[in-house]
Formats: sequence, structure tokens, C-alpha cells
Amino acid sequence: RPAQLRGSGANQTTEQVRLFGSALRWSADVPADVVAEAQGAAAVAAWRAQLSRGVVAATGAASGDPGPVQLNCCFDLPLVPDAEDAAPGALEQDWAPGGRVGGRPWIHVERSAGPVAVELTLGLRTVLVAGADAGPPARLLAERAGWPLIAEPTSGARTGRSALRSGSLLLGHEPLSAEIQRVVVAGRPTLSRPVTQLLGRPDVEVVAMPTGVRWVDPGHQVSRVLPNAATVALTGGEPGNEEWCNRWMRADEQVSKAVDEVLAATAATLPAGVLLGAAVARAVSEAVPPAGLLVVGSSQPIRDLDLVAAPYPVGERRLVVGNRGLAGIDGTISTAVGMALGRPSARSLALLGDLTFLHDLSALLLGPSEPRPDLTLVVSNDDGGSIFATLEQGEPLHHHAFERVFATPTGVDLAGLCSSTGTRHHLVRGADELRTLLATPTVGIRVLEVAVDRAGRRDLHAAVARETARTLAQ
Ligand SMILES: Cc1ncc(C[n+]2csc(CCOP(=O)(O)OP(=O)(O)O)c2C)c(N)n1
Repeated sequence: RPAQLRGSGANQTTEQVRLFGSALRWSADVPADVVAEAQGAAAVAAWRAQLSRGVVAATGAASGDPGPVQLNCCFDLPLVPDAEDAAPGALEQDWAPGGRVGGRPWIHVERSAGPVAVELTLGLRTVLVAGADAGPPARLLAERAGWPLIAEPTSGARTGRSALRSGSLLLGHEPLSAEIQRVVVAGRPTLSRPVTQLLGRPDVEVVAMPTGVRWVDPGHQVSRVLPNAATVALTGGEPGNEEWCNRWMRADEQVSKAVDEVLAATAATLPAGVLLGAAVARAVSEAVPPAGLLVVGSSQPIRDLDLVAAPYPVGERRLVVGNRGLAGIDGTISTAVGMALGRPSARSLALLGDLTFLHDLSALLLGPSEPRPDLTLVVSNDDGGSIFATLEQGEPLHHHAFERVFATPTGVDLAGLCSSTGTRHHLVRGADELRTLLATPTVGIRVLEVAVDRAGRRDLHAAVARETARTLAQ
């Protein structure tokens, strides 16, 4: 609404200016008369310059710090285009008036010349932790240096010969973790407490390798920050000394095997048709083909995936993404729909819990003119949130309040909800059926609902920790 209505009590006049506070990289407020009269070369140039500035800020092209921007355009009545602009096809024909010759960008931001070169010494017993968005540079560095790579599923680096499957379990137990002298942390890890603890160890040198200009330092021990896209020269030792890495690889293999045995033994105790979340995550992870997409929900699905996902081969362009941090369970179906529409993937899958699914159910309501993605949503339905069972909230002391306050079960009929939104729904009755369904391509959105055990989460978590400790002590 126009600025003169701000503070007047007129309907729908939210104060938008600076609404997002310090979260923004850039914002601008464009008054209604400027919006209405944006014609002629000077006005178009002003618009283009303004918009370009917003895009440059949002993409971090100049700052290296991409993020949200806000362009607040005030509109006044009648809130519809002039007759000329409203004619069918008018927008398509004249969508970009007054641009640069040859369709060149309005502003081209020159990047600083070439990547910066930095040195890292070999010789220190180092691990590379790759969090969200770390990408291939993390893997390449770990491989060159001979360092074990503890890469979260959404890191884009859980590939290749240095990547571990059970890295965070190994970090949480001696003896290997106690020997670490340095950690290089790439991207933004969010998944496991052992990683957070490692990043806070005063006896460990912590080197940050951020993807932009913001580095993570939850333990306040970072002593060195490498510039984005730096080329790293490894000095002071023999690159390719694989002994340190090999010890981690051997331990990883043994612990992964022990974890699989715990999972198999626990799965055998479940009623027919009920699976472990980890079994669902494994089936989904294995079903992502080369060039496939997997969107993973908080909080247990991403951790289940971390527990069981074997590193993928290098160069096959799988993309695993998740909304981490404050976004939490918000908008996960929307994210999957957007990613499935926006990225040309061989197949698009999403793995999410029942609360995450319910929280964004309205994302299934696509209008008749909207593009519809080919997308399989696998819902691990354990009737409530399960992460809290593995944390302090799950201790017997809080038992009386746990279900109502933390688990928040709904008992909702997902098949009925899907039916009411016109979404295909299958209730999957076992791991084999899940694999078969996952192997069949789909047209449009479909939901594969799998009943998953929640009651045994805490015990399973403890059993995995126990078996990890026992295996590593041998
Ligand atoms: C918007 C939002 N609200 C609350 C939370 C806190 N939270 C984290 S995980 C979770 C439960 C998720 O349950 P579900 O989707 O069923 O998956 P599960 O972890 O049980 O497998 C909640 C409420 C959050 N992350 N985001």
C-alpha cells in the first residue's frame, strides 16, 4: 500500500520497511508514484540500477556474502495494470524495455582476479568436516591430503575414497577422535554433537573453509579462515600419506557393520509392516539415481540418512539438500516441489517425517495452471517427532509430559489427507515394497507412507553408541 497510509489504521498496511531487520543484505523502498510512473529511459534506468543492486547483493557477487534482500514496492489503487499493459501477451512482448544493447546485463560486477593461494601444512593429524554446501572442494582437499572426510549428507562432499559413512560416530568415541590435532571445517555442519564438540576442543587447531565470507565457529576455537575458493598448497610433509586416513577407513567399516547389525536385530523385533527410520532412509538413499535429487527433512530423517548413507561415487551429480537451522520443518514440501521443478533431475525424491509433512500440507494444493513436478514424497510416519526421544527431553524423568509436549502425535489419516488434495498415496508395508515403488518413476506428486517405529528410538540410539564404543575398543 502507498506510504501515506502507513500508520493510518487503513486495512492491510503492514509496515514493511526494515521488517526483516539485520537478516537482510540490502533493502529499498520504492514509493507508489515511482512505481506508477516508471516509464521513459531515465525511469527504466533507475529501475534497472535499483534491481541490479538488489540482485548483486542477493547473490553476493560483490560481497561474497549472498543472502536475502527486500525490495518493497508501494502500490496504490487501482492495483491492476493500464489497459495497454493488461492486454494478453503484453508482458511477454515488452518485458524488458530499455536494456543494454545485445541483451547484456545492466551491471556486470567484476570479480577480483584469480583464486587466492594459501598453505596448509601436512603432518598434523587432521580430519575434514564437511557441512551443508561444502561441495567438491572439501572432498578434493581431503583426498589430496590423505585426511578422513566426515561429510554430512547435504554437504555435496559425501563422495569418493576419503568419505566415511559413520564419521560422526567415530568422532564421538575414542581412540581415534582423541588423536585429532586439527580439523578443517568446510561449509556449515549442523547435525551431530560430536562435530560441535570437536569444533570446541582447545587442543585442536580449527581451520574454517567457508563457502562465502561467513565461517562457522560454534566452539569459538577457529584460529584461521581460508578465503572462499582458495587454492590450498599442502606443505611440510608427504602428501598421500594414507596411514592416518586408512585407520579411519578401517574403523568406519567396522563400526558401520556393527551399526547394521544393531539395526537388523532391532528391525527383527518390530511388528510386520513397521520399519526403522534408518531402513527407510537407506532405501531412499539407494534409490537416488545419478543426477537425482533428494530433499531431506528435519530432524530424524536427515540423521537417519547420516547413519546409513554410503558415500556416492564421484561425479554422478546427485544433489542432497535439506532446510537446516531455524527453517527446521517449515516449508519442506514446498522446497521439494521447487527443487523438483527448478533442477533438471533424473528423479526427484524427498524424505520427511509426518509432522514435517503435515506442517506444509498446503504445498500439495497446486492450482490447475501451475506446473506440477514429478516428485516422490516418502513420509516416515512415526506419529510425532522422534528427535527429542534421543535427547535430554527423552529421559525417563520427563516421561509424563513427553508425548504431549515433545512428541506431539496427531494420529492423522495421511491417506485421507492425500485423497482430499488429489495426491496419490501408497501405504508401504515393508522394505521390499518400498524399494520396488522407489524404483518406479512417477508422474506428478505421489506420497509413499511408511509406518516407522518411534517407541524404540531412545534405546536404538543408545545401542548404536554402545556398539560403536565396543567395536572401537577391540
Ligand atoms: C518450524 C519449526 N517448528 C518446530 C521445529 C522443531 N522441530 C524439530 S524436529 C521436529 C519434529 C519433526 O517431526 P517429524 O517431521 O515427524 O520427523 P521425525 O524427526 O519425527 O522423524 C520439530 C517440531 C522446527 N525445526 N521447525
